[in-house]
Amino acid sequence: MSRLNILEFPDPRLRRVAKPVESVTDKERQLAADMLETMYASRGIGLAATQVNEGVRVVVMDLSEQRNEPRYFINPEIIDRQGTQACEEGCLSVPGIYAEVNRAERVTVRALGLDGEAFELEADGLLAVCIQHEIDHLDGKVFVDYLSPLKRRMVEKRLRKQQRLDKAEPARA
Ligand code: QAP
Ligand code: CO
Repeated sequence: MSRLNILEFPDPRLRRVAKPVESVTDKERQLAADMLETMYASRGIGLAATQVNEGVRVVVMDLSEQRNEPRYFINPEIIDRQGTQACEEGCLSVPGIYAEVNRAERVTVRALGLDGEAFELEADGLLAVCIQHEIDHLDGKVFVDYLSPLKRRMVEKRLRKQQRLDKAEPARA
């Protein structure tokens, strides 16, 4: 397993639309394992392949306290959505920034597992939010897209400043 580099907003590569996986092979399983390691190392709960500059429709998540319940979604699709909920979201590609976003309250997701078998999952609460957030990444969307233009510009400014500081003083980053 190896750790991957996470792209940070406003990197234009976060805007690319990921391609469906044609068949699940060891290549995708390796990518998923590396993504999971990367996500755990950064204390995340979800990571999409887009965020590690891989243009394929692969998502990993783990919402458990113990960090021992990994979930894998290949070619995930939301086939039903109901209600609305507002949730405070963050993102490994938008470090240090959190904002409330409106999402569907319940979703039904269809995806392939690491074994290539199709499955369906009904999700609500945080799990539903996380799936919607990660599928957005595969479509080139970032949660700050839902903020007002003013708020979004403030986020961009803060991140650009932080990235400048990280570059100037990598030892303290
Ligand atoms: C998406 O986000 C999500 O700013 C996953 O400094 C987030 O794993 C879905 C993270 C919230 C639903 C609710 C963010 C870690 C992790 C940061 C993440 C940070 C360190 C974000
Ligand atoms: Co994200």
